[in-house]
Amino acid sequence: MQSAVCPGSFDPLHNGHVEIIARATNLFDEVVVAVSANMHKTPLFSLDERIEMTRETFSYVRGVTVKPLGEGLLTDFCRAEGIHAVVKGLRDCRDLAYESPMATMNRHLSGLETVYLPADGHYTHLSSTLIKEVHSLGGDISDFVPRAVCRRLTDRGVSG
Ligand code: COD
Repeated sequence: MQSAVCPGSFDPLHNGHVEIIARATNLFDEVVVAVSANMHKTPLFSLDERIEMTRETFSYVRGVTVKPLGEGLLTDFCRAEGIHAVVKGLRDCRDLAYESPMATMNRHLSGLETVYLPADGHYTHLSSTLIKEVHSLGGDISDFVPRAVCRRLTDRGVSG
């Protein structure tokens, strides 16, 4: 059984993330979506809220489970879960420059390999940061996020 992790802050989850996770299920028997507490960012949504929205989005997708990554190392999480590969989506060369050192570090730390999937052209403009900005300024983000996320953002109002 081959399993992979799709890690991220997912603050919030958007359709670019969803598409990469769905494609990962075509390559691996089990895909664990690991939601990071991420101590470098102040999140809009709590870790519990991000996990809930992600679980709701993938509740009908076979082979996907959602777990907290917490604040520890991804390599420790993968060792504990028996996972041998990370799947990341790449929008452009800036993503590659950002992701490459992490991929090399993870491989040196524990042999954990990273698989890059090119982002679909429909989603290359999507980032959690941009979605939060558009929403906070009153823009319609319903085309860019799953329903569970859209509902939570709407509940919060435009000020976030
Ligand atoms: N289309 C396709 N894929 C996308 C898109 C898009 N539009 N936007 C983002 N993605 C993919 C990227 O692969 C990205 O990595 C992933 O989705 C998650 O995105 P974010 O923005 O939620 O994730 P980040 O950058 O906040 O997450 C960083 C991690 C939590 C993955 C990273 O910090 C980590 O691994 N932390 C664990 C601690 C650790 O081990 N640190 C040492 C690392 S060497």
